[in-house]
Amino acid sequence: MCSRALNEWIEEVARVTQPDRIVWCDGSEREYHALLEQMLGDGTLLRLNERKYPNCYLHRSHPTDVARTEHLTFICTPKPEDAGPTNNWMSPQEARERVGALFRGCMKGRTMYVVPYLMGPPGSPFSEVGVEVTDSPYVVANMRIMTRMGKIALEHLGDSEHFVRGLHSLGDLSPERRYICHFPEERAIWSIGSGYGGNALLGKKCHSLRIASVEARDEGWLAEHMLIIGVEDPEGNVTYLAGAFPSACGKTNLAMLVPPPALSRYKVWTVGDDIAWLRLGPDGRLWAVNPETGFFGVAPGTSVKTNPNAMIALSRNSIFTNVALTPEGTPWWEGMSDPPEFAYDWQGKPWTPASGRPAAHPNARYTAPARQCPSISPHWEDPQGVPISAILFGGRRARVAPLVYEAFDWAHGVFVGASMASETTAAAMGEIGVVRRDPMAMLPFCGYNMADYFRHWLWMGTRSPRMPRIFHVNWFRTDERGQFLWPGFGENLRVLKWIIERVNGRGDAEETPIGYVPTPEALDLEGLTLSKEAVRELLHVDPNEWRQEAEAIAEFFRRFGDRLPEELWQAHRQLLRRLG
Ligand code: GTP
Ligand code: SPV
Ligand code: MN
Repeated sequence: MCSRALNEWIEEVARVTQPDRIVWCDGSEREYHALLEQMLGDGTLLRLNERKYPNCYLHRSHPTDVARTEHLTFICTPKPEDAGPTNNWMSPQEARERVGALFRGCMKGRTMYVVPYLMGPPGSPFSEVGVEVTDSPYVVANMRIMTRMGKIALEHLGDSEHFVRGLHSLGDLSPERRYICHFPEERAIWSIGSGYGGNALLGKKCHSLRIASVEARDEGWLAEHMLIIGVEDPEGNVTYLAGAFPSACGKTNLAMLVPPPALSRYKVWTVGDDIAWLRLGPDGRLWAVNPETGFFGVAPGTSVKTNPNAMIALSRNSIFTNVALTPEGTPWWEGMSDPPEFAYDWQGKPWTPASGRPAAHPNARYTAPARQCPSISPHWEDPQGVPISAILFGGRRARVAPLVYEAFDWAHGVFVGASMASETTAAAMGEIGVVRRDPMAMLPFCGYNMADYFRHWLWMGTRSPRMPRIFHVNWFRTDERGQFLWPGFGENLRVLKWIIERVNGRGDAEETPIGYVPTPEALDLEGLTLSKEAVRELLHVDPNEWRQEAEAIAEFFRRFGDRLPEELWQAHRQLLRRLG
């Protein structure tokens, strides 16, 4: 059985794009392998060392198509105010003319794949069906890892017309003719000119965040750029946390954390590493599901030392994009191990450590099935999700933000999230390392006016007395020589331990102008060689720096004009008052 609305839409899309062939994807193993063979045949994929990386492949993307392109990403609502000052806006009519024209005949000579997918566990009230139409077999293969694809999605859809319509074409891959357009009112996505992750795997950022955030606003839930973990203490109690850090700022790594020796009786369970859908449960707690089934993770920096769980997850049945290739046919990237004497770089060019350029692209990624992660939670596919006790906001800040602090209450926590900032990374095209405001790590992913989004967050907090506590973390503070003060990775569990103590009414803290900061003794630093000065610096709140920060926050808030909720200005005034 197949939904009539779906059939009609596919016919309409085919009339416009004029593919040579239409393939309905069932998501089967057989179909996947046929696709892989085809891509191995035409050079889209290279097979990796079958013994060391079974069923793993390398894809080299077009050199100008290696990251999300936020400047080419649009929210298409009738009124520009509904997209808000932080989004690019295009009227639906202009999109239909300008972008629609690019789709005309764009699949001539190509195969059009119809990819039904389910975001969220089967049978879950959280779950949503989408259908992506694409002319990229690489996209299909990635969607099969990242989503529940094919038959199961069609079963979920039944004869309903309620599904997200995603139209994707590689077009000519030219950045001049690249657009990623979202039509929240029609639950539709048009993406053309890019084969890269977030631009092209439409179930991910386009559907599960930009479209879903609008649905969440209308229906009273949250669609967030968050990891989800369960932290099990030595007594066996599991506390679930969700964390929003901007792209390439440590979600995957925190999601797969391996405890350091001193805390070896703890265990961290991975529920999700990038996206969380959160709803109030009947018990008044906030429950979260991970809508995805795979990890589209940053490769550089991933190693047996920093993230052994990821290294195991990606060692089979995975797709690598823009990593380097060693002569023995294994993938390599900066930070994985000592550099090989010789490799082919991410563009296939001969490379040696003396080449003076990175071998892997800084935003090289692996696509790996979540179920292969040794730390995957036994509850990661629970239809009702997991109950969240704390929300972490975090960023990459060389200065200003201490290692961790706790918000005074929910509204203050929303202020902390709304005002957070982070240094830009290679996950999006553009300058790297400049501090920008990235509220709730959703700046590039909120499908509507962020002033309304903040209001929605504030409102969520009024609905239950059992909302999670809110914290801010920063693993990236540096010393005067530019070295990270905090060892990060597994050691981040020490910070989580304090957070969990706070949630349970324990854990010593000092009240500072920005929130509760742990006293140096309250952090479990056993077995860690960290100087007293480093700890003091990590936990230091400098009133002068924070007065400047408050000014930068005000400047950001003013962009929203009258639409910004008064509660945020109130929180801002209170911050200034506390700073003296
Ligand atoms: P997206 O997939 O883009 O949303 O990113 P993410 O938030 O999942 O980031 P990820 O965990 O992949 O980390 C990105 C980079 O930050 C990698 O190079 C990591 O090695 C590095 N990183 C992660 N955690 C830490 C940490 O605690 N300390 C330091 N210094 N680096 C870290
Ligand atoms: C990010 O950029 O936040 C990612 C990768 O997780 S992408 O799927 O490209 O959005
Ligand atoms: Mn992300």
